[in-house]
Amino acid sequence: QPKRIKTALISVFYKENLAPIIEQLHAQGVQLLSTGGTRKFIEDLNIPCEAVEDLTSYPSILGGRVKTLHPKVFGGILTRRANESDQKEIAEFEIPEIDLVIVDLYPFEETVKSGAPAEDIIEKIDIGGISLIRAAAKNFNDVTIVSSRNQYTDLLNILKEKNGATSIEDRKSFAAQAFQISSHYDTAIFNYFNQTEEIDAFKVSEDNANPLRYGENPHQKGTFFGNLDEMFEKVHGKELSYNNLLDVDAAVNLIGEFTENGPTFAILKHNNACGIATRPTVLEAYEAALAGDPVSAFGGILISNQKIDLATAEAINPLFCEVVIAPAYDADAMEILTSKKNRIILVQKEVKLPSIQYRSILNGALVQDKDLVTDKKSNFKTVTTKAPTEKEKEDLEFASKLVKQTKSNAIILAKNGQLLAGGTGQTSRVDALNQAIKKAKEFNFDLNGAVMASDAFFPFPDCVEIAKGAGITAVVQPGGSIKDELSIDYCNANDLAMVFTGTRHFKH
Ligand code: 93A
Repeated sequence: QPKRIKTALISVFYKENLAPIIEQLHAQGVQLLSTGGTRKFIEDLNIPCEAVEDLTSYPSILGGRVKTLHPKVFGGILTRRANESDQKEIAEFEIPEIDLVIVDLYPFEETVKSGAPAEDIIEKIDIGGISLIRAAAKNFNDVTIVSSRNQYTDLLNILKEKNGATSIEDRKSFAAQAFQISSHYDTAIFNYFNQTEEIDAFKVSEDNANPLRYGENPHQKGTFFGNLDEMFEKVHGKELSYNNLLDVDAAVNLIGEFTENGPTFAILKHNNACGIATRPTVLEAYEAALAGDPVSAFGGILISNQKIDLATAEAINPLFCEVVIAPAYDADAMEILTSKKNRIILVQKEVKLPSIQYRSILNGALVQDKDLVTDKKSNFKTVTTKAPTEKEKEDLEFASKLVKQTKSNAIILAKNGQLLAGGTGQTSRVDALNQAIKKAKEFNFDLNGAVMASDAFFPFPDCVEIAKGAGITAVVQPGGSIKDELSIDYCNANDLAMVFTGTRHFKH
């Protein structure tokens, strides 16, 4: 036997498409009860509607956080019509029965997606609405619950067909949908609290899967999960490979250390810089970067922190390189750079990268905060009697930023804002230093007056001894070894300046 609806409580966020329901309910003599905005919408239709505030004798308080949360509302929904004591109680407290509840919740998910500030998102956690839904669904035996604006047509059809009444099957089906909606709603809230947006940025899903020609080697399959278009405009060239992507990542992170420097140009191979320099013009920066190691530069990844002009493009053009990245290009420069069919040209957009990092290991993954500490000369702590000169300090800062973005164990030798040579990814710091010295000499650099940066502390004085022998005059390192004094003593006895940063920059 379908149950006639006599009183309806309506509280909806989106008012669109509500009018036909209101008109139908009104035509069938249903008493309407509503919250602020919804009531205004109904009265604008010239249909009478009681305010929840009048029923509860309580205003909507706390900026709307509490508007329907009241025994007169919940009593009217939850009372069992066939239960004598329930009926006696609602009569005693003058609680009117509510037979139909229509709710459309605050749009929590949409607000999260819109990137709104946290406090706006929190305000969109519906409390009263979700409680109305749960209460009405629990009492589906007597009450009809419409828990989303997507159900208006269903309700309208039932009301017309059953002349303002609903059957138990209708009510149970609405109740099931109501709990589906409330659980989906709470899951969205849980996801918001449980996950940072940054972890979301790495979501590995079919939506952002980009199959690659192959992985690190041709016999390995590879896929990139992410959205490159967010970061770059790809203007020209072949498809980025697995290894290109690793290099592009290294290049972007490296150049990110030099955003405050003047024109800076870097050339990378196998994720490490083989040349980088800061100069008054981009052309000079490129030339000084190339001079760092013209042999390794072959097939490298090039990145500039400033617009590439014609002169620079002409200088780059004879070099075989895989990828060129810059924030912008002059039109004539672009014409020259795109003259080689396969050369990949990327325009780097200004986007903040996620500040966490993932790496697969064994049968799981490592997740960590990114190393976002950039060493500044203003934070250097001089630990030797001799302090570095202003020029040395500049170079120490340059070398320090660079060593942070170099595979450990790493040593960087630099002078006049130019990488002279690096020791990269060695199994000992002494090996890294010897490799750097050997390379610098191979490319005819004079190490006298150059500076040295180390990604981690020196456990022994061997590195400063070798550095002194090569002509190095100033050293930057994190410090923190129990044997720091041995290196400091050696520097003091041999006219070397040394500063500590206090921050280790391992990169494995
Ligand atoms: O802030 S609330 O959680 N507190 C409540 O007591 C309450 N009751 C209904 N939000 C509450 N609602 C929600 O208000 C409904 O779910 C609906 O989305 C909205 C309708 O408000 P108005 O009729 O004033 O536009």
